[in-house]
Amino acid sequence: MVKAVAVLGNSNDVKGTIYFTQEADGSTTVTGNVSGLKPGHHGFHVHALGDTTNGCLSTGPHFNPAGKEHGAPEDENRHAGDLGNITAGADGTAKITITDKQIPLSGPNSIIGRAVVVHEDVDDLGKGGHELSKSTGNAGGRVACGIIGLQG
Ligand SMILES: [Cu+2]
Ligand SMILES: [Zn+2]
Repeated sequence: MVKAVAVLGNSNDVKGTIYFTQEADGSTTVTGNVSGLKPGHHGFHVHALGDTTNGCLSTGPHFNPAGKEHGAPEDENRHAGDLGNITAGADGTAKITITDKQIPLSGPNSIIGRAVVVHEDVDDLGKGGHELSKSTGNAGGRVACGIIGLQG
């Protein structure tokens, strides 16, 4: 069983640890907690690069090995990295439980060495009609990110 972890950093306020476990059927379960968020929905993605030399900005665009448009996790036309939104309660903490088939921890489309990014605003899942909807979901700034690394 392959496991991975990302410790969120590159942020003054937002903290968290995200765990990834590849299941027997090939899907990946993502769990964890993120704190220090403003209450509400926040875009949550796997970005292409595990590069934080310029903070979360240098993690590149959404991981998109199939060359598709931005969408919702349940859409056929989506980036592999599109994990939708996480939701922070009044205390600013979001609890994450996601299972997804497009973010493997092994093989040619592995997300190991890439980054997980939490955004300032809600991801419109490609449906907001904004010029950025089909590329980023218009989710605003990158408030925290972490490089996805193998865990024993
Ligand atoms: Cu993102
Ligand atoms: Zn996307």
